[in-house]
Amino acid sequence: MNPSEIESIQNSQYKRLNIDRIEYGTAGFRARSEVLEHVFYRMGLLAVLRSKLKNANIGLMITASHNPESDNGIKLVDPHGEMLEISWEGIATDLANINDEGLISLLWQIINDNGIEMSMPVTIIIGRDTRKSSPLLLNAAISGIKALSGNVKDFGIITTPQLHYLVATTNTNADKSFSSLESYYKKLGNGFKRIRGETQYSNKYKANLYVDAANGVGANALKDIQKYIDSVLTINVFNDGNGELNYNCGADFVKTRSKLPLNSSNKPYVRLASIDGDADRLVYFYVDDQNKFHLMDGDRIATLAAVYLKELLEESNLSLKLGIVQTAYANGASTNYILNVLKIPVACVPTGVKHLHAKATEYDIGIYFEANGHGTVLFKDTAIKLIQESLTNTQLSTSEKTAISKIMDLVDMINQTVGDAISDILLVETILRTKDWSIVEWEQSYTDLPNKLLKVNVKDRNVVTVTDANRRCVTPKGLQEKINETIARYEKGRAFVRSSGTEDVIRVYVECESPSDVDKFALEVANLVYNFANGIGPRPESL
Ligand code: G16
Repeated sequence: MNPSEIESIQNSQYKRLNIDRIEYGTAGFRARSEVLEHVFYRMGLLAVLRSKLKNANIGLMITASHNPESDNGIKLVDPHGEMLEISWEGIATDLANINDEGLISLLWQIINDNGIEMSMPVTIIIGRDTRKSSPLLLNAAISGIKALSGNVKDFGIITTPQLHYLVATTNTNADKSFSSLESYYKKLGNGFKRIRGETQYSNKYKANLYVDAANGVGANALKDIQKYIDSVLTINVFNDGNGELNYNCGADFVKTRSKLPLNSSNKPYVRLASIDGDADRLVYFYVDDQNKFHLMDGDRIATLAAVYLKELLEESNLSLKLGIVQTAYANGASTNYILNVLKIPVACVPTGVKHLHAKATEYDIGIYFEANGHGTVLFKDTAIKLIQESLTNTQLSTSEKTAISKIMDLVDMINQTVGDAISDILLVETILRTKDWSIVEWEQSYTDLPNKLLKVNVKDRNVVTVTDANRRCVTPKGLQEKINETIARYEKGRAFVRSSGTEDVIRVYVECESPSDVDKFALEVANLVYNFANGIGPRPESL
């Protein structure tokens, strides 16, 4: 750092607020927006250091995704569009929490420990969601970037997956030019139109989808993608920004509450979907003629994609290894279906896209989805090369060639940098149309075990620590034994608890065979957590 940079940081208006320690959680920092200015400033500084270290553009996304409008958050995006390397999360946490007097020496320590060459010019790519607090916080982040002489490329209000895509493509463009949103929409839209071909399907599948956009940035993106897919699919957007962000709507609400979002049609068997506040999660749902709600969550999207890819691989005779990655929140019935019916290997990793993404790269084609609707499909570079080469192989049969070119279209249509609700909608719609399935046929592949997801408020959520891909609780001592005793009383019972990395709560998940037992089971485990972890607020007594 040169003297004027040091002076600028020392004189910065963004002084540390006297708040509790804040952690770089599941997807960056998240908290009430009014306590975050100094954190954003410091993440601006850190993004410049990371960018110099990697000799590449780094992304900063300003969003608190599914959290309420009053929260905000920030995360760093690495050069290939992936989440920040896990070893740097601790560095980010230390930098966010250090007192103002220690800031310069901590920056020197990061520079020296990592051998960062400070003279290199760098650019930080920024995006933000629609939160009202974002412009103010954006200024703080930009001040941090400029204090260390970084350049800023601000894409304004965009979805989180768009930011990931822009970082990745900007870093791989041969001429180093900035990628554009237009290239994103064209890539997805063209893949979607090509894979459809000329065939018309009009029996059970209807090319008409209703999407709850959580009153977030995804509403714009859905309207924009419509222009690139013509009338192949009509996307009717509701909760498109006139109401409060994520309030009684959006993918998290629909998944956790298992009910229709605000302003939703309740016409039987209409295919509906919800995305979240920054458009990186997707769930589908419908109500039947008894007005019963049916949810098609991330597990369902993963299995649908797996069925389709497995068929295409068989038709194409390409020798590529397919695998699926889930977390402990995946319904046991979905895991059973993948292993025993589809006969595809499945891995379980801790919650957080970074863990799923890393594991999925181990397969030639890796499908990863969290039950909450966050996921995508990854194709290894070597797999893409094989697919491309096979397209020019004159020895192949027509059906082999057709299957291979469809796989290639999928490569285009899917945002491989991170789970992307817009790209995932195109994937689901492609498969339903190809199979001529209504949402009911999709649901019939397997039957979910009854399950419940609860939140418990405690004094300090950090008292709950876990291991074994979040499936076993290490502390508080004795809690896991009591959970095990409870599980043993329920047929096909499974339960686990963990502290959220995005909200100040402990999450409780249970599933079992009997629908009439699941609420009681969930309350028993929630009460154990409440007692062992010093619960605060109302005791979980009813659902
Ligand atoms: C983020 C992460 C997801 C994670 C979710 C909930 O999603 O990207 O991987 O599943 O938080 O995490 P937790 O249970 O730790 O609160 P989003 O959509 O909120 O950015």
